[in-house]
Amino acid sequence: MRVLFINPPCFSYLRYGKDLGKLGPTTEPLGLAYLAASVREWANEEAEVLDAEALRLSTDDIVRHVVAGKYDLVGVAMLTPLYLHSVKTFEAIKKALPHIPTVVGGAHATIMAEETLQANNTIDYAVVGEGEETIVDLVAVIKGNKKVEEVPGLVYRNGVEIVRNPDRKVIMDVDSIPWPARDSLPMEHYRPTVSYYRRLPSYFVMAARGCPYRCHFCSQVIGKQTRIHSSERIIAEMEFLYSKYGAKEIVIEGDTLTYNKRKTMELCEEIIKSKLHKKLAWVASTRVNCVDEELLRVMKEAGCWQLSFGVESGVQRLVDHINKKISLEQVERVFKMAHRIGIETRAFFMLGLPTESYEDSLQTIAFAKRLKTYWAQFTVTIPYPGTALFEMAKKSGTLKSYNWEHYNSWSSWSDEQHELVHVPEGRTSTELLETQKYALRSFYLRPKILFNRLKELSWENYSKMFTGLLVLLKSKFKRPAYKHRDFQ
Ligand code: B12
Repeated sequence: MRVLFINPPCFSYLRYGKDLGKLGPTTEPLGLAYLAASVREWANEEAEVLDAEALRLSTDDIVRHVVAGKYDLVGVAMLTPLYLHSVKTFEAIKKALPHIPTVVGGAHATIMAEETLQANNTIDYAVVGEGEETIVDLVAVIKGNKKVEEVPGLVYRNGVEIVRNPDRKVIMDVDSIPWPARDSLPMEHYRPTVSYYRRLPSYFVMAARGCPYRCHFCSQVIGKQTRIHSSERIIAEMEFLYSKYGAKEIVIEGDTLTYNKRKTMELCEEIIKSKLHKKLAWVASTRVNCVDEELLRVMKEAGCWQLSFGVESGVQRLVDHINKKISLEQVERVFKMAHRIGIETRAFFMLGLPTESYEDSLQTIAFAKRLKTYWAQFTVTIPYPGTALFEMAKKSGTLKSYNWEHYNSWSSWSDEQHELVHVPEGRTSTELLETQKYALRSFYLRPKILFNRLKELSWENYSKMFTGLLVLLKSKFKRPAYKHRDFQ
């Protein structure tokens, strides 16, 4: 039996427009690579990933690949903003091969499983949440070795009825999950977001799954329980990426790596002991309440040069409103601490949170500048279905659309503009999008920041620096619809 998992084509230039698209990330679809590995190792069947995004394949190319490969089951990933790309892929495949079983999975499929099957008769099954065990069971169903109603975590079609089986428990021993099938991915095509790396190649390693926090903007796709890989497993995957693919850097990903201080300390100590930090530098993301001085010092020594923190807003009322459970005082303290220790920081901010006024947005921009963070990312808030934010926005009447294609946060840069799906009361889509651009200009086009960037200009990074600068300048002279003022 042969199984194919497809990452639908949503290219960087479609997301960020033709200028910024050159800088946009193309990252390994590790979720699909885990699925391919579990089909190979747990079901003893053949499995591959087709990353249509990285390979820039058209729908016709995908269909040609599926037909030629004689697959027995095809799965396509579906995040909310990729809904249409995913649906088009299913439609094209079913048109060419009407009897091939199809399965959808990923964040949107998890949250909107029944609705997705109801709306698309080209999709036969939906996998809810973590997919490794469910896909192996589905393979058994297709082979006739298991009954469909016996598969937890599966939603399927029974005639005209859509049936939802009970949910599946998450895999507690994450080390038991086979390594992602990176051999099935075009590894030479991947590159994280520009601010995540200094040197390429830089690849992702998943260190943990699940997050115990309940931020109102998060979809909580793969469970609330934090499950961390052993240091041996993480180090072995890093070593492998270094020796097999020539990785110079690693993005250690996982909902909240440093949530468990003891385990993170142990990981860093093991990295130092095995001298891996002499070969590989790495970055990670975490929360300000999950680090302290002792931990940051060990992380730095183990090769961590950058940490990303979700700060979300420069207004404490809004930080509390989205249940982030951090204080701005904590943020300032931790950023200073990281800078003192020599770890570069990256701060994520959300603009247009429910009840956020224009003054609040300006306060957030001012806070970002005050933090002296190296990178700041300002994203327009998208209330994804399944989140508390989505319910809040629905209730307050600030949700403007159910067109999933428009549930993306890259709209201010893409060439194809559309109204934002969510706009807080008293504000407009145009103003919010302009405020996002203004935030970036006002943060990055400061003499001090520009000077620091110039100081570190190297052959390897000059193109990303100049493209970024050009895009910001261009947006400045495009006659913004709003004349912004600084918040004092
Ligand atoms: C790490 C991460 C990223 C990394 C991805 C790293 C990587 N190389 O995989 C980066 C930073 C690149 C990223 C990018 C984006 N992300 Co993200 N990301 C996450 C995060 C924090 C963790 C994901 C994770 O742990 N993956 C680990 C693997 C094992 O899990 P997985 O990918 O979900 O796959 C499993 C299951 O979902 C399922 N599955 C997945 N696909 C399929 C397909 C089939 C056929 C089947 C059967 C099963 C299946 O099985 C997999 C194995 O268990 C989640 C939050 C969360 N808790 O899930 C958000 C999250 C998934 N991201 C989200 C979003 C919106 C994005 C972006 C669109 C953001 C943007 N503005 O660009 C992009 C999309 C990029 C793209 N083209 O796909 C949203 C999705 C919301 C939604 N409703 O769709 C989430 C849920 C965060 C949130 N806001 O709630 N992300």
